[in-house]
Amino acid sequence: MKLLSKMSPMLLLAAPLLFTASCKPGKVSETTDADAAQKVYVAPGKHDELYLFASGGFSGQLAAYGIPSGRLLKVIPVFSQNPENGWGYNENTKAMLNTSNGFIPWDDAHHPELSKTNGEDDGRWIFINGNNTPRIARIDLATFKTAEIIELPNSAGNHASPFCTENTEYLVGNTRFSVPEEGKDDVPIDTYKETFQGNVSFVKVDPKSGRMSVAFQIRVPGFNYDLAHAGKGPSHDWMFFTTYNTEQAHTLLEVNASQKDKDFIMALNWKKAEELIAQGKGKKTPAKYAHNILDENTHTATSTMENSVMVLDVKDFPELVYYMPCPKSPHGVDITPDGEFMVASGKLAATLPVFSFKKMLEAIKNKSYEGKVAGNLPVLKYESVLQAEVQKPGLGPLHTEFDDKGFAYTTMFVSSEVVKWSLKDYKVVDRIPVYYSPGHLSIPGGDSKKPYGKYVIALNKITKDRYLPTGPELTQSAQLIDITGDKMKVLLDFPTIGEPHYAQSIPAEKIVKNQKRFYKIEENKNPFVTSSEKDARVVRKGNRVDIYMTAIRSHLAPDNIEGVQVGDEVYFHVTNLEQDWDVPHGFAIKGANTAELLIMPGETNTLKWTPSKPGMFPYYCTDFCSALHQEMQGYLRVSPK
Ligand code: CUK
Ligand code: CUA
Repeated sequence: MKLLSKMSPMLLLAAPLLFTASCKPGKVSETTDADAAQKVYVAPGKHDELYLFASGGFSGQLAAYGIPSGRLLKVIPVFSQNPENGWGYNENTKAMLNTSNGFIPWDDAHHPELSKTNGEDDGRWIFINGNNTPRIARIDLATFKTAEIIELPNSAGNHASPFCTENTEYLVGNTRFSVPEEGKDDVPIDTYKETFQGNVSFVKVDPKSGRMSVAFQIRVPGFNYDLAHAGKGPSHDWMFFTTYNTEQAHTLLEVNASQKDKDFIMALNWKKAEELIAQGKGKKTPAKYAHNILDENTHTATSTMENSVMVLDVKDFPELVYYMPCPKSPHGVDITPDGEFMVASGKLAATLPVFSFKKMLEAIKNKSYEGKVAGNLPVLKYESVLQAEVQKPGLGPLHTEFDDKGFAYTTMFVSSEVVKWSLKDYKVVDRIPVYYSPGHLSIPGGDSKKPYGKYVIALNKITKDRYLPTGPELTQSAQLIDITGDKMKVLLDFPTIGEPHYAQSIPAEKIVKNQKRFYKIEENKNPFVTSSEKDARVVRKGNRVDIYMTAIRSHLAPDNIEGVQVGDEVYFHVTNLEQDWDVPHGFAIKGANTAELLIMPGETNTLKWTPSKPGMFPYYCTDFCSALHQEMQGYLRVSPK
């Protein structure tokens, strides 16, 4: 460990590459025996026991898998366009990708967070952060569709997000990159220490509808805020964050942000902030941010631009935050199921500090400070808040989750392993190599009050030789680990979409019971719905042509369209008249450079296209829907103007 502390941070982070290079395929010790095969085998026609929702990382999407089989069930488009179902291409969903910077068709998504009731996953919604253009999305788990996206002002790199409080009262957002206040941000970069600041957002969630709103923001010192978790039980009122770059460097961060031996865990009393806001202590501040909602009845998004936000500055309310020293460049902070302890992982440290919430309150009461930061903000004494240090956990600790039997599991990025340790005596009891370099891990209910346990899913950053090669770009991957016995056991590797930064898993019955199978046509309030085939028609107004089209096995109506001219704005409003589960129809027309459609039963979707040349343009259904699917076609004649 001496050696480790002498290694430069750059060398440390390069270690996984050295490590993987020395691993020869076929030489790795692993258990791929019949027992493992049986444990992940889900017979044809049978369902998995759990859902796993894994972020797509730089794909901007979220994906649902079955566990234990690892089968991919659905890619749910969120922050990026998705050709599989027209997300962000059709007229209905384009506005979901609206931001204060205009339409943005691609983002980076890291942390899926299931909604909670009494600290337990309730299966209603799942939230995920947009990292680059700071946003939070809400996905409705009855439909597996993104229902709402809200942008966060005064932020950049919304990474410590969207972790939720015990009853989903709030989702948190935070800025990984400190930035100057919006509207006052045209400043020299070397004024960093004076003008750049951190900014925590609290997004309120309506308990009935799930609708989100930015309730308030809290200005904090200009560190990098990396991850967060809400307290629970005794620590309910608090939100915890990891910070790095408390040196406040703005160049050569890999060196300059790793100078100090310790960075901080920031404890923020959100309950107190909520009270201050209720007492009118917040300052209404101009801020421009988009709020996009997919209407349930029209299945069409509306995008509104908000223009102000309530702000509290900790300079004025220093009682809102306390800093706890934490070795060194901490990444994750995870709260034990009983809400008593905060486990922080210093990715450049070789110990794993466990902080006590009770001790933290005492230290605050006794003013047990080792100093102040950013002017007047107290830093609590390390020894006064520390419960224990897990010794020799491994190299590069990142993230921890908990099982139902009093054990914690931490990923070690550098030494490529998952380490199991006891919450009783903080001793390591087992460790298992994973392939390679895990980021987060997921235990079903593993960040909730009631972990379900049974599995760890390790979300690995590098796969190298684990799969058939596919050129320079290799698949990302997860590994399923059985944690029911004393020894952990790898059961399965499975590929994932994008980079699965984090995932949450939940028993299937919590999701299955709410499933919507199709949309009732009589509840379709889309202004362009055609609820029966006899109403199918073409309406011209000036150079705008609205085609009200229906799709039902096995024809599109109308199926011959003439009278359209070059330069017309043509809208195909296609209603799928089916009233049955699993009968989507597709719609594609030759020459359309804007979109194709995939329309669920009972839904209306719109494709907009301006033909640029005359000709004959066949259109057809793209989803093989019946034995007469190939007959589901039509012709559009486009004439010169
Ligand atoms: S992060 Cu990826 S390994 Cu964005 Cu939560 Cu830690
Ligand atoms: Cu409808 Cu194929």
